[in-house]
Amino acid sequence: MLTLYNDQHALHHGKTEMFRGELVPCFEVPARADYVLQELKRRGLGTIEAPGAFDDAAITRVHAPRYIEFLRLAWAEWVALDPANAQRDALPSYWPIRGFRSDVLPASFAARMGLFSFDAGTPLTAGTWAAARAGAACAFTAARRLLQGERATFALTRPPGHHAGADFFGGYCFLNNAAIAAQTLRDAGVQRVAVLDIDYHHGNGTQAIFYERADVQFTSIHGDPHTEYPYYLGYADERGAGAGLGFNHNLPLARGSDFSAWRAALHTALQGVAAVKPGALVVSLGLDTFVGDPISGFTLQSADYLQVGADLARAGLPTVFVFEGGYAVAEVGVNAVNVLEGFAQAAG
Ligand code: OKP
Ligand code: ZN
Repeated sequence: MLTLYNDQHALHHGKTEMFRGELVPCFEVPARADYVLQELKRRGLGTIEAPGAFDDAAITRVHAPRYIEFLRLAWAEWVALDPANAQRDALPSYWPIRGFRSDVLPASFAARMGLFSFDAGTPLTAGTWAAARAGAACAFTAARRLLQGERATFALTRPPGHHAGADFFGGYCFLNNAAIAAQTLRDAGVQRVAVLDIDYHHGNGTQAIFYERADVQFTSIHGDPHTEYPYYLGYADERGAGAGLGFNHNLPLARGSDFSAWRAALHTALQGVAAVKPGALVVSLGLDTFVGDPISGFTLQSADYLQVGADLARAGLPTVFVFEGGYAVAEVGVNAVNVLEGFAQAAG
């Protein structure tokens, strides 16, 4: 399998996130990608390349212009508020919930920070834009190489993307890499693309981006939002809207679910994928379904991920894998590469 590795990912390195009234060390750290890269090399699984040429057009296809502009300039504006901010991450403190205006763009940076976000767990840092943009290039190139004939590609990048919507960040995500890969495939003429999100957390950003579209089907297996982040989306009755009605499929599972329950959901998901006869599959590959994950609640074991990869390969579709969550840092490399190796072996 061809891996596209974004070596600028470490430019995004948040210090702390808000948790239970305290700033705690970030779970989403550069070492996550380092462990995956190291394991790929150790097991000699395919080749590793840098993303190819890229302009921001592929980002603009998914994200709103005023949001992209905000991200591009955010760090400079943050430091302009106070030179001491150069040593601090930026976190939002205000959000325009129901009844507030979101059409007016405030001049205040703090107010725009909240307009474009949905939690206080996603610090914006000096290198966030550069890392996220290079990550988008990574996802874009992974899609392009699939179009050029690869059976499967892997976008190894961070920060993750599936919580980011057209005009908001949150859940450690800024640009939606999976959506950018799916849109890139569509723009090259793939008639229908399926996105399958197997991160522990519902991919609310990806769902929102494609909710009213029939050309990109979205399916997600995740912790039940009644108890699990991101709480306000990911229920089974969200089926899509307008032209997209019937093209959104959520499979929430109770916290504590094991691999047999999870795998049954995977088989249901893959039946739904096959039903729309897509030309390609994008997998949002989160490894936070692992039993040892510090912020999640399923109980998959490392060996289970070989089976996950094999099941995905049996869908028989050209597949782009996009790295998402997985916070048991020392194990995330083995778990991710197990999926890819299981896939490669079953794909033959
Ligand atoms: C991102 B991805 C932890 C609370 C949860 C947000 C989780 C974001 C997960 N203190 N905070 O889907 O893996
Ligand atoms: Zn997750």
